[in-house]
Amino acid sequence: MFNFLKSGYEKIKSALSKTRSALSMRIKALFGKPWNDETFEQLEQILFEADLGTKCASSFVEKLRSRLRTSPTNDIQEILKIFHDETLSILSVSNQVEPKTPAPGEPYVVLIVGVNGSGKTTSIAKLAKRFQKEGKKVLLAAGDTFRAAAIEQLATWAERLKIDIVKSSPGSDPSAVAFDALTAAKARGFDVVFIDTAGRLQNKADLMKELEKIRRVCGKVVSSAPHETLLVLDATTGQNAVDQAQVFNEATPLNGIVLAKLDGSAKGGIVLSIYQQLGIPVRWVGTGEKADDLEPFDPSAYADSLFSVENQ
Ligand SMILES: Nc1nc2c(ncn2[C@@H]2O[C@H](COP(=O)(O)OP(=O)(O)O)[C@@H](O)[C@H]2O)c(=O)[nH]1
Ligand SMILES: [Mg+2]
Repeated sequence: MFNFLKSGYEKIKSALSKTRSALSMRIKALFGKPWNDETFEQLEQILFEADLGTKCASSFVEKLRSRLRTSPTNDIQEILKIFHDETLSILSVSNQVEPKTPAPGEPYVVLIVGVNGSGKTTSIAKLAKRFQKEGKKVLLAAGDTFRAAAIEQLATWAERLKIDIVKSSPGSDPSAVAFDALTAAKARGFDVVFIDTAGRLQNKADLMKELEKIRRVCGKVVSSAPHETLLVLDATTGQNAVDQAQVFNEATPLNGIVLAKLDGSAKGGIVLSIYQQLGIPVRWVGTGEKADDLEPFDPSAYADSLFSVENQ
């Protein structure tokens, strides 16, 4: 099927195809024959390799083990259903911090953070396009002033999508760019502003200082801004992404995660790790490199994609 004809559900399902092969196919092969203790060890390994994280992997194994002890079955559908339901239950719990609501007439300001290469600039373009499609007047702020190429990359997207951008010269203060963007947004009646940031993770103190300054400046121009802070993570980096999330979560308040590059990853189990270890909700998933390749995260689509034999 052509990608642009696919529903969000289908796009998430196809983005998870690599993870699905790494999980359901192998679990199917494992439980297709009589099981013993070693089978459960292999199962834990399979779950671990798909980046569900140690805690999650062992809880899945224990759930299955106790279930099979009380009512043994060889039915792979039933076995996968246990994982499917466990997945939904993990995804139903998060320490959700709701984004703030802007005052009437003020723009909704979204701060985008994450390490270099995680997919920040591309995700901003995708989000901007979505809001634009809903009839919102969107403004981009090129706050990754550390690299000239990063400013140019956002400017190229802005041109392609016909979206306004505020940028400055490389090396300038990102807070100044945020200030200019928010001032322009207020003056010219923009509905939404996305602020790109540099992803230097050289040390947490610097990161914290820089993000705090940007937040403070935003709040001076638009009361209660930024309304939402999203952390962009690269799904292909697996557990490393969870470590990054930990650092950012301590450096700045986060409302949610954009999980980019789910399409190229066999480590899609990372979503469960994020929920179980950090409790930060995944709000969006990147399913490709194009502007339309972004979907709201759908727990049912996720659980169905990973643990359903009909979907293979
Ligand atoms: N396949 C795929 N590639 C992505 C996705 N999101 C971003 N990328 C690619 O990842 C690379 C880094 O993205 P970029 O937005 O520049 O990251 P930044 O440094 O955090 O701003 C680029 O080549 C993007 O095209 C995604 O959802 N899927
Ligand atoms: Mg960038």
